[in-house]
Amino acid sequence: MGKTLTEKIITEHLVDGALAPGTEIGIRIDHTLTQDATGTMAWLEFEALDIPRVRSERAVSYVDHNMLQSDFRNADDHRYLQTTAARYGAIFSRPGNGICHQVQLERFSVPGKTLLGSDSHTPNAGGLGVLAIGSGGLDVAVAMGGGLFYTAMPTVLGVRLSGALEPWVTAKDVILELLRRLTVKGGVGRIIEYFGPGVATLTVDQRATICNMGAELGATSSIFPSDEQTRRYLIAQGREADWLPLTADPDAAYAQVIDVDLSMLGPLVARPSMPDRVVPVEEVAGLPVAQVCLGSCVNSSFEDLVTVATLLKGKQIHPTVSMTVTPGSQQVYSMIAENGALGDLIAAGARILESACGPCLGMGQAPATGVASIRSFNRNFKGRSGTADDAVYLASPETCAAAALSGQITDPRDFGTPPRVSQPVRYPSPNSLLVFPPDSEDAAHVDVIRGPNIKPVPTGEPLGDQIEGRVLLKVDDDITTDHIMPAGAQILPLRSNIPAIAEYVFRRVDPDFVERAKRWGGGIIVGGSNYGQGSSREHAALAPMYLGVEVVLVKSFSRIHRSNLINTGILPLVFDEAADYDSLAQGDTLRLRGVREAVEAGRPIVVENVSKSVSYACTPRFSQREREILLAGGLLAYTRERTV
Ligand code: MIC
Ligand code: SF4
Repeated sequence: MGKTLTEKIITEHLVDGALAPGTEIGIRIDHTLTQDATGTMAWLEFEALDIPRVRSERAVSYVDHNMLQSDFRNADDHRYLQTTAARYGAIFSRPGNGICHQVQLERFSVPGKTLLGSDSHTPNAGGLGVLAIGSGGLDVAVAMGGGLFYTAMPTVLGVRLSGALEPWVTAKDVILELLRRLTVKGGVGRIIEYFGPGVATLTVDQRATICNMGAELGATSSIFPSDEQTRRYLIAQGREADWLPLTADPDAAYAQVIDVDLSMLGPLVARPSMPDRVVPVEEVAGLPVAQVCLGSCVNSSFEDLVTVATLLKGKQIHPTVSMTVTPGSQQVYSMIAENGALGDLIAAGARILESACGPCLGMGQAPATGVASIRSFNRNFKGRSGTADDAVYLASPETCAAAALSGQITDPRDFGTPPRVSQPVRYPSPNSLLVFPPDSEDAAHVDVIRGPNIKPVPTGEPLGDQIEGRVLLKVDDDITTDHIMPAGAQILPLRSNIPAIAEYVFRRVDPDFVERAKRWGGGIIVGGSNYGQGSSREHAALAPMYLGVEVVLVKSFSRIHRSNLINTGILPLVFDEAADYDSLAQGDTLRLRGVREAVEAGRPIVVENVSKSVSYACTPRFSQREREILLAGGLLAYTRERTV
C-alpha cells in the first residue's frame, strides 16, 4: 500500500515509535521558529537546558508580535532575543522584517523538512511542502537543543481538491469551507493533506493561507505537495536549489477523504466569535462595518495586497470605515512600494501599519463600542481585538476590500470582473533586517543581555500522591488560550515575567479568578471539550501553575495545550464519562488519592467530589514519556534529569 506525503516525511524523520495512529512518535526536527511573544520563554528554557549552541539545522528567532515599545520592557525583550540568537546560533529576524510565518515561507522553508515553531500557525509552511507543527516554547527549546519532538501519531485526513476557484473566490474561502464542515474541533489528532487535480491551480501563497488556518481546525499540521508551482515560487525567491518534488503515492491510504470541488465554492464569512461560524457572504451582506483590517499571517502576501490595491485603485474607502493594511514582510512591503500598489492603498484612504501581527492579537486598532469589524485574519475569539464586546467577522482580502468601499459587508461578486494578479518572476531578498549568527568561537564572546522585567522560568513540582483542591472555575466547550491567558497591548509586555502575567489569568472570563486562586491556595480547573484551543502560548499553563493550579479536568483537550500542561507539570485529566462534568460546580472540593501510582500504572484515577459525595473515574491516557515528565514535575526537570 502506498504512503501519504505525511507518512513519507514522518518516516524519514522518525527516531522513536511507529506510524500507528494514536501512539507516540518522536521525530527529528530540522528547522525551528520562535517569535518574541513566546520566544523569550523558549530561549530562557533553552538556556535552562544548558546547551552551548543550537543543534537543529536552522533556527530563526523572530520579533513580530509586540512592537509597541510602550516602555523599556518590550525593547529589553527584543535585545534579549537578539543577543541569545547571536550567542546560541540562531538567525535573528529584527522588528520590521515581518510576520514569522510569512518570512519563514519566503526565505527559510524547504520542502520535505520538518519545522517546529512556538506559534500555532507554524503549519503555514505546509504550503511549501514542509511538515510544520506548532508547539509550546519548551518543546521548541528541546528541539533547538537537538532533542526529538514527541506527539501522538496523527491520522491523515486527505482533502481531494478538484476544479478551480471561480472569480472572487479565494483560498480563504476554501479553508472557511472546511471550518464550516469540520468545526474548530474537526482537525484534532489529524494532519490534513491536500491532493487531487485542484492542487495545481493554487499558488504557494494560496496554499499557505489554507495550511495556516488548519490551526483553527485544531489540526496537528496541514500540507500540500511540492510541485511545479512550488518550484516556480522557489525560483522566484532565488532558492531553486531548495526545491524537490514531493507527493503522496497514487494509492496512498488516507484515514478519511473529503472532497472539495473548488468551482462550487462562493465567498464565505466567519461570524463572531469563532472561526467556524461560517456562512455564505450573502447571509451577512448589508451589515454595516466600521473597521476593515487586512493582513495577519494568513493573508498578507504580495498576492493578497496587490489584489486589494487593484480593487481600491482610484476609489475611496467609505467615510465611516477605518481600514488598516499590514504587509506581511519587508519583502512584501518593498514590492508594493515599488510597483505602486502601496500608493494606491494610501490614496484610497488605507492606514498602513508596519509588518507585524498588530491588530490580529489586539496590539492596537481595537474597534469602537458596538460596531462590527471585518478582518482578513484567522481568529475572531471574543475580546481578542482588545474590545471586550467586539464583533469580528473573518473573510478573504477581497471580501474585506469590498466592505471597505461600501461600508457594509458586501458580496465581492457585485464588483464585476475581479483584478488579475500575476505571480512575480523575482522576489527581492532584503537582508537589512536579518542578522545571521557569528561562528561558535565569536559567539562565545556575545553577552546575553537581560532586562529587569525578564524573570526566570518557574518550574513545576514533582507530581503529588494526594491532590486536594477546590474547583477554581468551571468553563464551557471550546475555551481558547486567549480566554485563559489573554494577549493584547496591556498584557504582552509581561510575557517574560510569569509572576506579573499570572495576574491576568482568565481576566476576561472571571476577573476574580486570580484573587480566588490566591485565597484558596491554588486548585483545579474544570472545562468542557476542546479545552485550550487556539494559540500555542505556554503562558496559559505556566501562569496557572504559578497560581497553584495542579489539575485541569475536562471533557477533551486541544493538542498543544495538553502538551503544555504536561510540560509544565500540571496534570491534564479527562472524564471517562463526559456527563460527569454536569455535577461539578465552582467551589466544590475535589480529592485525588494515589495519583503517582495511578499515573505510573495507567490505572484510573478516582476524583472524589467531597462536597457532593460523588466520584468520577478518569483513566490517565499518557505515553510512558508523558508519565515520566509528570512524575518529574515537567519537561524541564525531566530533560535536566536525563542530561546530567
Ligand atoms: C496567536 O495568534 O494567538 C499568537 C499570538 O500568534 C499565538 C502565540 C502567542 O500567544 O504568542 C499562537 O498562535 O500560538
Ligand atoms: Fe501573529 Fe496573528 Fe499570525 Fe498569531 S495569528 S502569528 S498573532 S498574525
